[in-house]
Amino acid sequence: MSDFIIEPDIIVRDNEARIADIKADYDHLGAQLARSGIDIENVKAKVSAYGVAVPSWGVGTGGTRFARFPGTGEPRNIFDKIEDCSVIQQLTKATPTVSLHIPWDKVDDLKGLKEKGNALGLGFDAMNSNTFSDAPDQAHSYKFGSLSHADAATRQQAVDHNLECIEIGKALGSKALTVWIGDGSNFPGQSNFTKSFERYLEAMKAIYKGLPDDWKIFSEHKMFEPAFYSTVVQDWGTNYLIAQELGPKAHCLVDLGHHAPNVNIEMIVARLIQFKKLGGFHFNDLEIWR
Ligand SMILES: [Mn+2]
Repeated sequence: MSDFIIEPDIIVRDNEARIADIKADYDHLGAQLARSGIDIENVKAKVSAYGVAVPSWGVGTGGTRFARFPGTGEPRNIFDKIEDCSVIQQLTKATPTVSLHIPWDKVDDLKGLKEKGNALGLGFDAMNSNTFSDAPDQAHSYKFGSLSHADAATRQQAVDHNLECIEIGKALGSKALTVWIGDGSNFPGQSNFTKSFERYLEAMKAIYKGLPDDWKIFSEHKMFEPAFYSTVVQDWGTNYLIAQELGPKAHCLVDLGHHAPNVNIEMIVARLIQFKKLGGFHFNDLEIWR
């Protein structure tokens, strides 16, 4: 038995049955592109260099805040999850890394986790912190915010959690931290927009200070949810301000599902590329959470 869930031979045999048709189609496409002056080999090189990190929370039965109906054979922990991720990589060859969410994926045996990743041919991409829900043992609740909370001790707890995510990531070979907060308000007058954003920036600067030189930090915007009136990091404009304020290691993460209807996301992406602040994407489809 190899470490792989699907025996590699099975995939090879399956590919063999299809290779003649694929080669014919590929040759035809190559001839078509050549007529337009495009070398298919250049396209192929770019496509094969492209990789998507699978979010660890994407395996297993999904769900919303309303309900979740688990199926059999669901991953129980991060070791099970990366096995599932390895199946996706085995079948697509386009997902060579996994993105972890802490504390959901927290383990004592980081060395063992890294070795398991190596054995499955998987690396570890951006770490994700969670200050949008309360962990069982935490001292301060995030009910009224985290990095932008009016209480300094709560903000510090959220900063410390992000610093811990960096430490875990360092042990696994990750090079980035993604920060999404659920901070916001539900009624007009409930929070001071300026002060809460000032507190957020101050907290993010403290996290940025703990970021290794070869790391990046991605801030993710989301127009609403869970707060219904205002959100601290609500759109790409605010996100760009954050990246500018923090410095060269800071970039904006664009979740395709976190925009208002009719917003031209392609334009947002173009602007962020132009000013060298595009960090990456979350490939969500609709306005669903995360
Ligand atoms: Mn997201």
